[in-house]
Amino acid sequence: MKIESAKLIICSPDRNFVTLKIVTDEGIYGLGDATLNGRELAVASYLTEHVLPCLIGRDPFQIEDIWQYLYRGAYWRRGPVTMSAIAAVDMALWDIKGKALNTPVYNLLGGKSREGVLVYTHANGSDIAEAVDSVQRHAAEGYLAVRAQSGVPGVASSYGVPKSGKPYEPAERGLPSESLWSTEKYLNFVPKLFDAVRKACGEDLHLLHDVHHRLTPIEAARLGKALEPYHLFWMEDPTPAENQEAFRLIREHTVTPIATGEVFNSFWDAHDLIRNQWIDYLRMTIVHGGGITALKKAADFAAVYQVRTGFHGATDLSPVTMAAALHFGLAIHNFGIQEHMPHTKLMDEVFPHAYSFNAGYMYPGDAPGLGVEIDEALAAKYPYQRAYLPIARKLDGTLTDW
Ligand code: EZ4
Ligand code: CO
Repeated sequence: MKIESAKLIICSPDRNFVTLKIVTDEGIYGLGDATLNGRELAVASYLTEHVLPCLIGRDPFQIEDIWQYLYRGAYWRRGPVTMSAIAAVDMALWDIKGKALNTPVYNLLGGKSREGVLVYTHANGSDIAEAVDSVQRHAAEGYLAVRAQSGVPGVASSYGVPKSGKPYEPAERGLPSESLWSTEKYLNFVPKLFDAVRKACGEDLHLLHDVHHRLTPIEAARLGKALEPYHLFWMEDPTPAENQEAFRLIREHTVTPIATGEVFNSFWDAHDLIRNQWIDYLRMTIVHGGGITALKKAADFAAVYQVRTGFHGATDLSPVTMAAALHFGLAIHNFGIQEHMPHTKLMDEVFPHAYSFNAGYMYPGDAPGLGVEIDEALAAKYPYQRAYLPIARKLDGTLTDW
């Protein structure tokens, strides 16, 4: 079998997605997600101008060799644009191999290690009462794990809280919007939020919280300690992770489990965090981390240190990445949890898929390959629209981590 052609489908059904379609001379095709929220066309250009011409005529079964060709062969390594482009190719090749062998991708990764993939979803509210209500509603839908975010009194707009009662969507069309931030108000407030959520929801529901890189290590240590009575499943991205050693300080002060890595694009972003056991869950994703091939190596390394996976799964990761993550999560031994922010109805129509949710777990389905299609005619009705993630400033105007 040979790769005959490859093209990109760039569409915006409620939000932007960049999808790679690789077609073989036997008529089998594979899909890969290449979406990098807010920088979509950079990945599209990297693929179209520099990667796709190199794929034509290659054997799509040689996934490892093609991965090395695109990674080592480029000479310039890493970075979110490069690694998202490689990931798209990698996903499409696994999809092709599964279809060619008539088996779901999880079987190519070792087979099922479990029956279903535990997922968590997002609850949020403009204040504690609304946030508690939202957690309870998601628990009633069957979720066993819920991430809770709330507006902070005195802070005009907070991460993870939508403006108008809509589900939270991490991108807005037009130029970046600005939100405000106060660490002091946030640190005093979050323990009250989780005190209320625990009282209302009991001890069994898994609760998670995303700090979104906004604290210094010592502030994050204080938060982790303050949240210990509420036994969170994890505290996410407590501090920026460019300096991996920053996590040592947090770790020395609290037993609240730590998850990080949704912005990582390389195993090397996580190497020290894992080998020093400074984190408990790795959030690097299949789309931004170089594909299934790269994440399998990272997950196997993490397993040695009892670090588990907890992959990013917001709506800016397309149904193709969601499917890849579910096959992956079903197969690997050190799976922890998978984020699940449901896509809109329109997104699901553009990407019909075999995966499903039932009673707190997701299932990739038994379709060969990844089990996701793209309705190209429908996608064409929703052309790309420039969109950005917001930026955040402190109350005095200083630009800070969003
Ligand atoms: O900010 O997906 O845990 N989830 C998150 C998301 C990310 C967006 C970035 O594109 O942190 O809301
Ligand atoms: Co996050």
